[in-house]
Amino acid sequence: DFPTRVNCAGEFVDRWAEQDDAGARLALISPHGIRWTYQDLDEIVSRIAHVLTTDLGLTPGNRVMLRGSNSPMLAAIWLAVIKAGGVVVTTLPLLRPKEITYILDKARIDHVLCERGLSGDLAEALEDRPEGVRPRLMYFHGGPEAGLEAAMAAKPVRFTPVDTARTDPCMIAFTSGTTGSPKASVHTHRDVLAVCNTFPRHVLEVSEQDRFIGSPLLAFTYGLGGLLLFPLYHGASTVLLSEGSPIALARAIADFRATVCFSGPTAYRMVATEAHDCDLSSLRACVSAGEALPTATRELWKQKTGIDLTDGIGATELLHIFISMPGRDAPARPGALGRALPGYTAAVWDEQGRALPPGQVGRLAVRGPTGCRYLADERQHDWVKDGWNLTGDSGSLDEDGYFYYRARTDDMIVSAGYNISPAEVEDALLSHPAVLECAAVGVPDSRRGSIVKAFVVLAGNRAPGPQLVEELQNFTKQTIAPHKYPRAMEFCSELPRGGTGKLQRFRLREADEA
Ligand code: 3SK
Repeated sequence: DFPTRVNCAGEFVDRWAEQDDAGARLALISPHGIRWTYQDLDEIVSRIAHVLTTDLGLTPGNRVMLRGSNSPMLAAIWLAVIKAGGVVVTTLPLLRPKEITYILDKARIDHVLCERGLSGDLAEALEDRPEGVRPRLMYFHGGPEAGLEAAMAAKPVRFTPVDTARTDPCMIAFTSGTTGSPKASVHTHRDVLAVCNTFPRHVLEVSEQDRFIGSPLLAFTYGLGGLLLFPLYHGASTVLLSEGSPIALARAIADFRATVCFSGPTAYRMVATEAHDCDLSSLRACVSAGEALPTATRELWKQKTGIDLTDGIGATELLHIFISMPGRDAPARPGALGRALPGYTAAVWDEQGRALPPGQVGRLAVRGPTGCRYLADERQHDWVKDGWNLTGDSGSLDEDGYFYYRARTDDMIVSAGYNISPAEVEDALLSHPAVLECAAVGVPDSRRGSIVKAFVVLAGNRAPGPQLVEELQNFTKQTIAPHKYPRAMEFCSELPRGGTGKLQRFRLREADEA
């Protein structure tokens, strides 16, 4: 375990800044010309911590909202808040005033640091707040003359991390809230250190030579871990891209010779099909999470790069990935997503919370060093039971603890008494060359209760129409059990996604009902 008194920020910066090569070893890189060594980062984080404590009056335990797209500055502020003893609440850049207000209230935010370019929605959210609940605000990325950058200039370059207990909260992460209002998960210094010692150590086997890159936002714990915590904890470097499009990602992999990539199935598919002139040969590990990984995408990526995608399942509530392929200790198993990572235990439960035997499909429950703490939320009783988190996923385990993913519990399609996993239908459709992206949902049907409806984005120049619908239906029937084929199909130009890039199946269901 970690020391009882520890401030996790020190483990990402100060520990490396004390080494002889700190002035030469790169930490944070951006395509806009930033190349900060660990020594630079230490000085910048320290200056920001001084601004927080002196100019903004932050006291330990204060909650600080961050708003910004991925950048070295956003990363440095994240570390500085924790170094100064604060609790950091990073928000998705796309949030509108109503959603910002919800977070300001729920997390009782004391201070806000916001990228200048995102000031509009925040200003609207702050406008009507009574004086007593209006947080202190400072902007960054507004140029050297103003805001945080100006305040930092004269501050000292040393700041001793505030003495905190390993069990003190240091961050609050909001779920994307696809059903109901977002839940706030509280994570401690120990949680942050625990995730750095599981996935990156046991699965990726990160070394100081690695260079990380990827598309998820730092406001999403998948991106926070993959693009900030894991590289810095292990003394590696990381490239932070403000633009997360698949083409920008592919170009940056080539330009910066990245070795480890964090992204999702859709981006990997797009890079494989569209980024023909980008050299991806520096990559050694590519992580896919956030959504089910279709077999067709796994195969495409293998063909393109020679790399087996490392699939993982994680949750904001547990901070990061808790099930993945275990690496060299145990071989991958066809169809299985992976096994619980060291420190975590996975079980599959029935509706009454009884453990199901191997092979039976039920609700995934996980326990381990992270998780189980919602901020003031009645729903804790539904999602946390006896130290186990119910993740909202369904699937089965085999005798050796390998987990076979089925679907998000809410997304399972029940048609004429059959349980159909949307991932299986999508997987089948995606192996047809005309399909670029797709999503399957259940829509009401008077005879079958529900039927499978597929929303399809076409690849290349195939023309939509009844003939193609029939072709894709027949193709699906030949690929998976025929009762799972999509009885309804709609072609569209894109699929609805939330701020973290996750597919929003509920919007497709709603669109169908309208
Ligand atoms: O949503 C996920 O699958 C996820 C994966 C890794 C870390 C965090 C999350 C929420």
